[in-house]
Amino acid sequence: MFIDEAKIRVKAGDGGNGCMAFRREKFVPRGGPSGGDGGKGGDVIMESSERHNTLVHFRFNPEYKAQRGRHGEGSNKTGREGEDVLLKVPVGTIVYDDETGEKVFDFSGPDQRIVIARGGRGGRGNARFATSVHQAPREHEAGRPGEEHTYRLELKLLADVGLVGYPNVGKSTLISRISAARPKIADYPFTTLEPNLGVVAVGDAKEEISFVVADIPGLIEGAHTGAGLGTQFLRHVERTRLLVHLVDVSDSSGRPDVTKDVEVIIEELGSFGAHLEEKPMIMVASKIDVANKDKLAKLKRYCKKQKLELHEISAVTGKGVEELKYAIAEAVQEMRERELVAASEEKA
Ligand SMILES: Nc1nc2c(ncn2[C@@H]2O[C@H](COP(=O)(O)OP(=O)(O)OP(=O)(O)O)[C@@H](O)[C@H]2O)c(=O)[nH]1
Ligand SMILES: [Mg+2]
Repeated sequence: MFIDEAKIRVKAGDGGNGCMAFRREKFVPRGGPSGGDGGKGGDVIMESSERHNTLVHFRFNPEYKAQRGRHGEGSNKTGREGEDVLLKVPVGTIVYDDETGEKVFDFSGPDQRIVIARGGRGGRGNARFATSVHQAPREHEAGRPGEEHTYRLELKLLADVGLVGYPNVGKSTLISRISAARPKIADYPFTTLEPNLGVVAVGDAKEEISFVVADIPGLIEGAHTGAGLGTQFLRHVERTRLLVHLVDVSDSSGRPDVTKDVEVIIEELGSFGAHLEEKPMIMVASKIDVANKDKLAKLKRYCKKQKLELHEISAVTGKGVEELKYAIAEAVQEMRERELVAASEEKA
């Protein structure tokens, strides 16, 4: 199981200071105390959401601070409260206190909310210290500091996207290009012996979409009967939303017929018996920097006829990779939304 991790520092807002003031009014010789209380500092709150799927955002933005409370003012004016900061995390996120290692919370379902750093209380103004025998108090308090913590977030990842194809077609090269995963890459079949997962983030902070890609060992004809590494790794793509199927269009594959390549892989997916062949599939012509023009043309014709979306990339030069990344993100997002709608209809 692949685990996504992030460490964050959070600081809640300090409380505002209480104020010391006395009423000064015309014709009132000695006004009473009128210093207002400071406002409470903002909390840092964490909430689970089904729309978030990875922790990658927190790795890029590890610090969060809530606003401090405003100081109290004269005329018994209480300072305004600091604004809270809301952090959204995927369902399944487990929060640990980084200093003690203690588990703080386990977000097992959507829309759960906890305060992970409490804002400081505002200090009392001098008006609050007045008693019948102490009518002109000069005491007033400073606001309390907001809590500060370092947390470690952990999330068990399930892949959204599975990379499939023959060995040596460039699956690992692609995942290393679009994520932080660094699998072994080499010019021979079955370089990848175990699945690698990579987290891919697309877009800016406001409209960020992230998804998890699984790079699995290459498939060959007869894989379902135990040839090659067998289909043992296909279970890792069983729960993915989308398959990205790479086809080597260079001469290095040693296989002359690209359409046969595609059909063999689709057949192997089908033989696995979990309806993998029915998953939405994006086709990728791989190694276009050294493409055999005839192979590429043939693959294009085939995909057009089968109504399969085809992207041409070179994971080595980077050509077409950004476009592919966005196309995958869009497809994943669309499917997530459809699932959310289906889930809410089921509830209703
Ligand atoms: N020219 C060229 N070579 C590529 C490209 N992508 C991958 N390669 C090369 O192809 C070889 C195989 O790449 P890998 O990424 O290991 O292929 P794989 O599909 O993960 O292979 P397995 O793990 O064995 O299934 C390596 O030598 C890569 O450098 C590409 O776009 N252009
Ligand atoms: Mg590989």
